[in-house]
Amino acid sequence: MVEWTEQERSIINGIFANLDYEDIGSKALCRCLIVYPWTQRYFGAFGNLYNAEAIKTNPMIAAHGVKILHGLDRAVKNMDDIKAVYSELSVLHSEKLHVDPDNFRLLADCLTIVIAAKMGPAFNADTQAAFQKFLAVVVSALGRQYH
Ligand code: HNI
Repeated sequence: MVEWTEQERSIINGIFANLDYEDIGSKALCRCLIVYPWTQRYFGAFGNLYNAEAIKTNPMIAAHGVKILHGLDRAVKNMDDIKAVYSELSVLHSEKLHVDPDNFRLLADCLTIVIAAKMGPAFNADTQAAFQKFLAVVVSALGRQYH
């Protein structure tokens, strides 16, 4: 069971309360697909991913990035029960989508970088520590139903 300090809770809530979902969601997923091109294989039905420009202007990718961020809202609202919140989503990624769970961490890292770039100096060490901890719990929960 993960313990959260009041400061960590407040940092995580603050990040999501001020989040521009359209901007950050699409940038994070695009970055993941560009930096780690093997992650493109799961998005074969999403149209043109031919190069970085095509990925960045692909509306289906942008929309999916937003969907993923809204998926994270559920963890923010249930920080004490992230494992249970993601049990179905973990089964979906494992059994139906066959997404290699290593990729969750890659996407989490891309999201951290995009948020850090957006927040600038406000993304201080305490903020990074809380956010990395939050994402580590999410990544672990999403990987739990794999066997
Ligand atoms: Ni992911 C669908 C959340 C990481 C590939 N994903 C979803 C959905 C949510 C979601 C929510 C929609 C489910 C539904 O329709 O019921 N995904 C998340 C979250 C993370 C994540 C919170 C990590 C932080 N997904 C990843 C990664 C990949 C990925 C790393 C591949 C590299 N996800 C997919 C694919 C779909 C998907 C593919 C189905 C897309 C579609 O619409 O066909």
